Amino acid sequence: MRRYAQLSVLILLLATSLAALERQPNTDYRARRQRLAAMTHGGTVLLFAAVEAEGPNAIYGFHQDNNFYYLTGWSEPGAAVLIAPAADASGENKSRPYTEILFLPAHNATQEKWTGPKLGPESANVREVTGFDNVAVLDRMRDEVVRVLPTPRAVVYSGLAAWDEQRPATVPLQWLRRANAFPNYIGFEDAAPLLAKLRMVKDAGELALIQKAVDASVAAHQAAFKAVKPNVTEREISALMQYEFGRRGCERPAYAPIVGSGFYSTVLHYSEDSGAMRAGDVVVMDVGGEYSGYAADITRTLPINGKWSARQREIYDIVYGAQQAAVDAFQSGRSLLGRGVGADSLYQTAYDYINTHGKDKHGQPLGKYFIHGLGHHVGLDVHDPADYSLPLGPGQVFTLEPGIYIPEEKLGVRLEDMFYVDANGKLVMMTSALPRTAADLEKAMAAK
Ligand SMILES: [Mn+2]
Repeated sequence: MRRYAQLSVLILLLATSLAALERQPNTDYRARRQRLAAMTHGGTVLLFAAVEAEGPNAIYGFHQDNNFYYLTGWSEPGAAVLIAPAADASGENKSRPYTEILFLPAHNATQEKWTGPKLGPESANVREVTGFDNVAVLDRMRDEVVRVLPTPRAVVYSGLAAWDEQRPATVPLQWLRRANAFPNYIGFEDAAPLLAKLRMVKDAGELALIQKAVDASVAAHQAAFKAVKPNVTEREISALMQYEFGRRGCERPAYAPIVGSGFYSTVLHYSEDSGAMRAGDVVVMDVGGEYSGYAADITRTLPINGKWSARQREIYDIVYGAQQAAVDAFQSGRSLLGRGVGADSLYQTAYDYINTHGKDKHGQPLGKYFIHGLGHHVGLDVHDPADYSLPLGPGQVFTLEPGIYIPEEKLGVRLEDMFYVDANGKLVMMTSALPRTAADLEKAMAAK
């Protein structure tokens, strides 16, 4: 027994030191679970972690399902969580207290030889590490589901898949059905819309993690400002930026880095990044790292030879002006981020600015060259789930990223900064350390 206890302490130490992500206090995750439970009107939440891929093909290794990570801070594969709000007796269903159980897979010695030791349900301090009072081995899940779910009627919120996808919940839910875990009358609901509402508003710990992703990515852009010049390849810039945010603690890029020059500055999701940059062209760099699960999303556009041409400068200033117009128009609790949503749309503000400034070579207004939305929420996902019909307000983190893309002129410009709304409704630019005006970008490039 003593030897066993020592072994589990060793496993715990290994497992926690290997878990390189920064965790928020356990109380933050518990608060999220309790808020989610309160949104289910007496339903039960049953969510599953992602599973470990076989073989070496997942380039950045195991990545937790973001909704599961949000609720648990748990970054290891194969776990599950059951959350049930307290319920009074109603009809045939009995009353129950608030319940939450974290299920962890039993140790798999063979798998651990390949991918390292994991924390198991029997490990010492598993409750302190996970913040769950009740941690059970995954094998017990079917019996616990039967014990906790009200009978004969229950509603279960889980990760439901569209017809053409598989989610972490798909297979386990099928198995639980076969094992008669569910009452006769069961309704399944998708937990995703509830989680999207919760995830829209970041707590202080999340804001701090996002700022770390931003700071590391800002440093990556600053390094690129010094490295961009004629004949350097897009790939070299992309590699440099990944190195710079990686050495500052980011575990992976938050999305496929985009470094596109010349004609490819006008291609939105160009990620081949293979060309050599040419004097007289511009380069769009849309690159951000992920820090402890949280994304940064930042874009800068540079003149490759360090000096804007008159036309490049004109287009840059219009894009900058459009972003600034959206910043100036922002009103907490009122402004909307989406397209086509009326007078309070920041998209419309930016579009109108672009469409009333400058012209293309045929004398046409430039609005038609702003071909994407103005921004999106950012969090655990770089395009975080959110309800875009709700106004922007405190705790929300999002990008404002107008762009003009004129393929005929081989000229694309995007300017993307990240913002949050503070408790007083003030808009705060999280990327303010990075030069943003046409003149400041030239200055930053000259300071080699
Ligand atoms: Mn973006």
